[in-house]
Amino acid sequence: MPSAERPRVPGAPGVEPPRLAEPTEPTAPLPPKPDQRPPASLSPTGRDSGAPVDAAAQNGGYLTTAQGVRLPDSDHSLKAGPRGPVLLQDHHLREKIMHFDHERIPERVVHARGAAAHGTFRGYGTATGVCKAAFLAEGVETPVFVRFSTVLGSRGSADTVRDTRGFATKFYTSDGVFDLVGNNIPVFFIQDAIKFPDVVHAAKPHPDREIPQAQSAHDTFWDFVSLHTEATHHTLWNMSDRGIPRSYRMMEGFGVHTFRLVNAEGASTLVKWHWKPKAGVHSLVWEEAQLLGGTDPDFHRRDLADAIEAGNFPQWELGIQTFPDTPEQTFAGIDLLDPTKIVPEELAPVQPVGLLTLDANPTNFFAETEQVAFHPGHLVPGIDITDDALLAGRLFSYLDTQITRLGGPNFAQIPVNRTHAPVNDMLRDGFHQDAVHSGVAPYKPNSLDGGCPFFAGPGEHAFIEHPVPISGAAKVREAPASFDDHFSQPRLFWLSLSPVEREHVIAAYTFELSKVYEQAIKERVLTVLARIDEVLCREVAQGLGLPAPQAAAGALVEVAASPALSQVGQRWPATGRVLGIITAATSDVDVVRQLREAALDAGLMPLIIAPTGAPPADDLAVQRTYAAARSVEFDALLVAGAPARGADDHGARDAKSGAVAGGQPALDSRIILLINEAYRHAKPIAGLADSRALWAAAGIDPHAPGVFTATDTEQAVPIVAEWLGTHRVWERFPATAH
Ligand code: HDE
Repeated sequence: MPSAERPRVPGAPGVEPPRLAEPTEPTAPLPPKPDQRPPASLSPTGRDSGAPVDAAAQNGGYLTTAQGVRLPDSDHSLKAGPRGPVLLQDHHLREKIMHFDHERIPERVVHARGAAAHGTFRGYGTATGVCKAAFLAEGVETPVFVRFSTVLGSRGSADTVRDTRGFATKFYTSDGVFDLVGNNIPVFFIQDAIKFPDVVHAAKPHPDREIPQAQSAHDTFWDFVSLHTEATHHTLWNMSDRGIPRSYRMMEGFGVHTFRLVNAEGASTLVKWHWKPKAGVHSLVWEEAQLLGGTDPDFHRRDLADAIEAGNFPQWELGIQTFPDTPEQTFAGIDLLDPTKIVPEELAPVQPVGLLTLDANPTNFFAETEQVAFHPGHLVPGIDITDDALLAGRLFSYLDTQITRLGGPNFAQIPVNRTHAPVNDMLRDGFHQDAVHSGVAPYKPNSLDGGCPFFAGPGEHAFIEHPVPISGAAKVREAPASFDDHFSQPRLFWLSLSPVEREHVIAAYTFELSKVYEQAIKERVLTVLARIDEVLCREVAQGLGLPAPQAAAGALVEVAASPALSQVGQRWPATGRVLGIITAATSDVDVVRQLREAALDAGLMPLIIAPTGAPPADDLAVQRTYAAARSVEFDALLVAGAPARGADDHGARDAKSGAVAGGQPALDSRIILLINEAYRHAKPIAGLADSRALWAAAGIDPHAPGVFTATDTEQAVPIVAEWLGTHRVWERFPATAH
């Protein structure tokens, strides 16, 4: 566990918990909570302001106007007598309402829904042979801000929808800002940026009814991807378990495009960026994702913030796959400029170059997570682009979009976007100009400002574009011939998945296409699937009740699988996984305490589930009540003795309890539901000897894989942690499609 301390339980009360009675004495606003950090205290031009980091927050004990004038009242408008009318001269009323009216800014056109955290990146020095970037040198620590996101949904949409996830990192390096704006899927729907509006229009809600929200399960999406078959590979990844991650903490990240690294001697190497999570790559099952959409639409956002608050700091290694920078820009027959293709790790291993640790939550969501502005063209010396036509469009788009979203050209001066390197540009004025520029000559050449600012040379950390030779060519609207191969890599991905992962892909296509109204679109998708794999096509067709088309003879290409693409079959640390400890009024408090302590020792995040919010003991706060808990919030369940029924266990109060036909069971029906769901989702379940009654009530075989009845309190937590090492008890999911 990265935190120096033992993990805590998220949701601890604030440093100064409120009193029951409304306070009467003015005090200064509270500082950020211990798990939070604002952006660094820098001037708009990157100078350390020396102010404490919370200096940007509210200040003073009295309510003021935006001009700092103290106010006597904010509950009543200024009126001519108590019954009005309201007077136009009420500046406070006008200022308060004016500002409120303009609190919203346009959400991102894609990736609107997101969550972010502050952290640090430490270079290993292993990249210095190929890259001169200062932040990759051994031991160099660079502050970072990372924003994760879904692509399709609006700002308020649910976290656990089936979608690609954004993974955007801002490195505040000593040579300026470097942004690595990637996704959790290594390929993209399109090969050329000119198609981006098409794919996004097709995937967004239908323009007439504006449904569905944050979903690809609708006609326009499948219409587009079945006609535009270069989207096949990315679509298959979305339909795989990668489309429903368990947590932002458990996702890989990919730069997608091929980039170029340049070393101190000026030699160039082509690379693909990878983020590898220390916690492993894990996913939800589809039913969990759906239940979470209602139970906790903020599941991923909460999971990230809770883990950081608890001191379970998520970590990723940054890695690179390197390729010689040849004129063909091809490796093992794979065109490196085609963003619908991966290079299997078995052919080009990922070499770790540094470690990212996220250790602080933002202090203000809007100021930081909403206003952060990434750009794939924010590069530093040592890192350069290639001629990927998808990347080219992005280099234009990410500047352009901020003008609308952040209201002008000075968004680099918003605190979270400020570089930590000195800024000496000749950009002037514009909306929301925060810098107070001195001097009279923001132009070059000049003599009035002593000729300043001066140009830097290669030895002075200048960013100099790599002098890539460009061959004489005719202007065309075309792509290389190899870009027409849309099916060999989807087949490679399919063949690389374990049987249970393939079952999930079949289920995902069947679910999505069953939501499509037009028969022709479903049939067209089946013809695409036939070109990936016969079993995939047949099983989806069967689920839809349609005949399975056959691929043309010889259409299925021979490809070698890449085992690195499967999420199943390895072991990962269980640290940071969420354990629900089910207690009852009759539970032995010492047993509960011992189980909780053992879980904390193992690096898990134990949450106590109790019949009501009343803590079993002063040192044992309740995190979930029987009425509030749902199995989908937990990675595993541990039963601290047989739970008796809670007083609210009846359908009229809590529909999860169900109807009372045949009388209520002796045990609480919500707990039986918890256990049943956890079992169905292949999660480890353990209990003490007197939990046996619960297994019987839930109809669970006590000897089933991943079910454990401990004879003493010391046994249970290690067993659960062991099972969590494979994420799920996969034996409970026998695969059927062969
Ligand atoms: Fe983006 N993308 N994108 N994208 N993208 C945006 O920028 C765009 C693409 C990605 O957390 C927008 O500031 C075009 C690939 C992430 O703030 C916008 C094309 C990849 C984020 C934009 C692409 C991404 C964005 C919306 C086709 C993975 C969220 C608001 C050429 C490598 C960043 C904004 C954050 C955001 C345009 C394709 C990742 C409109 C034109 C490929 C993670 O500029």
